[in-house]
Amino acid sequence: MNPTNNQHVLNWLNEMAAMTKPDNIVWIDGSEEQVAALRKEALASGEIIQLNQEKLPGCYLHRTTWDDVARVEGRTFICTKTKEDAGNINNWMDPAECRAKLTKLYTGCMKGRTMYVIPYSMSIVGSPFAKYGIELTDSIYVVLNMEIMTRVGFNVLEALGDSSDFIKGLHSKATLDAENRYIVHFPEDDTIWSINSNYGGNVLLGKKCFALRIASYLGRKEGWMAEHMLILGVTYPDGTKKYVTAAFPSACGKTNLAMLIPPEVFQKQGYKIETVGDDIAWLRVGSDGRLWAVNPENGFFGVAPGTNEKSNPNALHTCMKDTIFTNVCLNTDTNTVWWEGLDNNPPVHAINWKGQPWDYHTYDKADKVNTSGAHPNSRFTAKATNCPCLSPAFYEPNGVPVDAIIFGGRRARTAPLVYQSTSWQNGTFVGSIMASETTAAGAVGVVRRDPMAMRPFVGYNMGDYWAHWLEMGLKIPHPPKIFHVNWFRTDDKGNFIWPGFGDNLRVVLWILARCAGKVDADITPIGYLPKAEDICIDGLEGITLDTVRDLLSVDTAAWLEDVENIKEFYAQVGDHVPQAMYDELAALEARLKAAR
Ligand code: OXD
Ligand code: MN
Repeated sequence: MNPTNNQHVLNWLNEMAAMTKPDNIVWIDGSEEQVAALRKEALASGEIIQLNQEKLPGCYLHRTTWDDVARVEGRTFICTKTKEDAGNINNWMDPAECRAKLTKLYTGCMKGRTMYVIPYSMSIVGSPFAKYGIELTDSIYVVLNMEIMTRVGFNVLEALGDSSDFIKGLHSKATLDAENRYIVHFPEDDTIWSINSNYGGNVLLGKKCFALRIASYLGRKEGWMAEHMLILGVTYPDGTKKYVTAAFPSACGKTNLAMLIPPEVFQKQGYKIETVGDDIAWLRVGSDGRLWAVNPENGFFGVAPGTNEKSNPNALHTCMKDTIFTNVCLNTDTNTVWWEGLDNNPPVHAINWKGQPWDYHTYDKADKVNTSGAHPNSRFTAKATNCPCLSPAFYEPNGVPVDAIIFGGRRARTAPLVYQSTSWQNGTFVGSIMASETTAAGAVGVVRRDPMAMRPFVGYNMGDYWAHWLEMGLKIPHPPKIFHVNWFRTDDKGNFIWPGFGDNLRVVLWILARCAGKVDADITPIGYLPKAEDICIDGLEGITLDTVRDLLSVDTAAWLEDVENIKEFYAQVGDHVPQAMYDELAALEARLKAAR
């Protein structure tokens, strides 16, 4: 019996089942009994491995196939009616052509398998932010992960009623053929199709596919924003709470910032940090004229390598129970997990992420993928509710008011430790020129522009996305202030100057002081910079006022070089780049030249 009479849901389900031809159809009701039964089935088939239940209660390990370990940007498409609507930064395919092509791949792909029907909500069911989705999948791994990452259950069907307002997601592992792997989005039709992958970022359709690509499209249509941002709460010693959101490209420590532990001097004074979200923020204008944010997810799909007691104890504790690990290393003596950067004690007897016996002596930093115990992109899927620093505001249906939006990148020299934009429009420009330099693994020093950390996640034309940011600025009577940070400046020897991690709070506190109008700043060609003495360095070893001055210096020549790179990037984005962004770029260039 179907748990809903919604004809939009049932007609679509019948159509997809007629195409994929599963042997059975099972509705996921969100109950612990059903999850336990599916877990049992996945254990029996070897799809997941049970870990040491004393040390890691409720934890399991899954391994994907060797060539299915990350998101595949080259095989990710935005299928709008016109190529122009998808823009130059996205891959585009004609929707009809794409449907025809993928229909061939989907035809009969679930024969001999069960199709699971997962009703889920992004954000709290019934909240003003909530959007509903249904994912059809032939993967128990997907069901178990979705159950952690989103709010799954029949209450979603009740909330949906007989509305057609839901996102239709179809996923099949099919044959896991990398050559025929596709992650495609039909934003005009509320539809996502994913095939031939079983890696989280490609198959947990509520996350990047819905909560960013489709939601960014919906946000533009409906007047809100879907952003690749963490949400962090700061509690002051007097009990005041402030919230910031922050967007960083991959590998810039986003999860670490979201869960940071305040340095001892701040802890003693009574400062507290709470996490509302680690990856995605949905933002709406509240009735008070401020911008309000929710984390639409219900769990964390975090990168395991590098997570340790020092870098992110909160993340580590979060994934010590009820967690699915993917592609990490298995310690066969203890039946526990390990990854590079967890500690200095690699297991003596181990199975690596490929499922092979592994000797840690063979590890070669230059060839991590082939020699590491855990894949560099190995993951933990963990419940937000297990996070020791989860904010009570995580449960707030109306979200939190945002004081500051922080953009960031990984720049060796160009960007200073922190600067403030001069207006919402200028802040949008600052977001549009966000960039990271590739480090050891890639070509050294190559700049990849990653506007608002959304390069792979905007479900429409990047130029129109910037225009939407500008329009939103006009609709927010009391907008957050916009900042840019860079934790990654290096000295002549290539060593990071700023300690990062918990000490990043020192910068966040300056940002919030600016928002409260409590601290002055110097105006420079790129925006407002702190006076060095206003970044608190109490209790920070090895950092002097001069170090801070150096971290805050603006290298005009380097910036002028960057301006040329930005011009190239804008040309690549194409003719939807708003004139206001070109005006900002020209004004920046003029200010830099005048300062030279
Ligand atoms: C992620 C990403 O997995 O941004 O969160 O790639
Ligand atoms: Mn992300």
